[in-house]
Amino acid sequence: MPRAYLGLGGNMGEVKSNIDEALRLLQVQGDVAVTKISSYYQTAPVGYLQQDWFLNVAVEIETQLPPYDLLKRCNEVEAELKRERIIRWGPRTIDIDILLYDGFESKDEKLTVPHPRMTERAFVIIPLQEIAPDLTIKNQSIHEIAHQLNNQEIRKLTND
Ligand code: GSY
Repeated sequence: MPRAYLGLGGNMGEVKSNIDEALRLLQVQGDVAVTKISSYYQTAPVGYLQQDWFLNVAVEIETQLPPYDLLKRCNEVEAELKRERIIRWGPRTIDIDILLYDGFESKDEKLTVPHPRMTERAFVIIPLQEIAPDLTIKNQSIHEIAHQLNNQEIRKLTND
């Protein structure tokens, strides 16, 4: 069954509950199974800086949905959680990005895989490295990529 990696995050409302609910909704129809989930990370905003920190996770899934159907499912779940995004790159309740989908590559307006900016973002790479330490993205190991991003602020959420 195809394996894919998703990045989830948000910085408005009850973000941890939104992420947990998004993961439940993604799986409810039985054609997506979350097989690994990273820790939750508090991350400094990237892009539009005048906003609150985000909470981000990465998950591994196995899915029977082809890439564009998976995109549709992600968009439906975002809509269900009443995703709000007033400013481009600005605050949002939940964002679900397809980062990687097996060997699939696409560069169209609707869906670009691998995600075009993932290797520039610690909030994607650090959680992803935790669940997929052997990944190579664009011919670079995920450890090398993570090392290059060590100037970006990111903190693992702990229970204490
Ligand atoms: O692309 C996802 C939305 N987003 C984020 C995010 O999830 N985390 C952080 N830290 N910054 C972000 N900027 C944008 S846009």
